[in-house]
Amino acid sequence: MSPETRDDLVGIARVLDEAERTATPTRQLDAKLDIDHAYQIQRQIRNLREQRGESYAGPKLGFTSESKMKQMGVSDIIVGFLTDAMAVNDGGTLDLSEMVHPRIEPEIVFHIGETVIPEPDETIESLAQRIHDATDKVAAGLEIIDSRYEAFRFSLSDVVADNTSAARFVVGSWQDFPREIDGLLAELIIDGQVIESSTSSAILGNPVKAFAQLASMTLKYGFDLPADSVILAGSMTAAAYLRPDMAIEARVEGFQSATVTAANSPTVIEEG
Ligand code: OOG
Ligand code: MG
Repeated sequence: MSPETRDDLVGIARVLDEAERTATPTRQLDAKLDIDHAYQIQRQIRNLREQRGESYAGPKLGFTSESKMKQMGVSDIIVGFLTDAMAVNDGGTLDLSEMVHPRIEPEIVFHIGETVIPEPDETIESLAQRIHDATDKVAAGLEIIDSRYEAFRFSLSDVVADNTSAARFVVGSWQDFPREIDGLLAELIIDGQVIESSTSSAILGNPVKAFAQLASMTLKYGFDLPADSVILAGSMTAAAYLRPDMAIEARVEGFQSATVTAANSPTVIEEG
């Protein structure tokens, strides 16, 4: 089916939202779904979550590193949204039973100190600079992604509609910005073992380039950038499967680590 009406888009949003709430995988969408429709479905999912009382916590970028594009076979940058209900405390516990087949990845998180609203006809460069200027703090973080699609497989439109697999996120201790955030060693550590390792330059060659990508996507799709929200810049390494009782740490040179411990079993245990 190719969605023609708003009702169709809302219908797809409801299916994905239900899959998320019940931690039950759902079938991939029709290949004819175009990217603009996919962002409209994502926006409807945000509406549904806000109607349930969740509040918007900021945007997240995806596929900003080679390792992620290679792992998932998708090569366009995508943007999703976070809510307060997705936040897990640093050092806290992650309940895997609320998810289908969750994976975890190390991220850099920016904090937006003051609201940024695009001006009419503003250029990408100008908006990127204003987002950069509004960013007052940085932290190491972890993102827990959980595709609502069977076998964690999707097309670009599928994953955009499914809010870019956003499930949970952990923000480590904030540090002042600006500071050097390029070329820093970044590691994903599970039960004391380094599972994946990279540097912060894995994000678009330099993490500050995330501002230009976010500016460009914001001008196209209207993402909100309110004061006191966060930006996840995208994973620096491939994501790792989550299993019960794992202790996970995102270690980024010069930052305090972000950590979380997994509890319970997800709906599906991935092989590997
Ligand atoms: C999509 C989300 C990608 C990232 O950091 O690259 C993402 C997925 O891999 O399921 O969050
Ligand atoms: Mg991510």
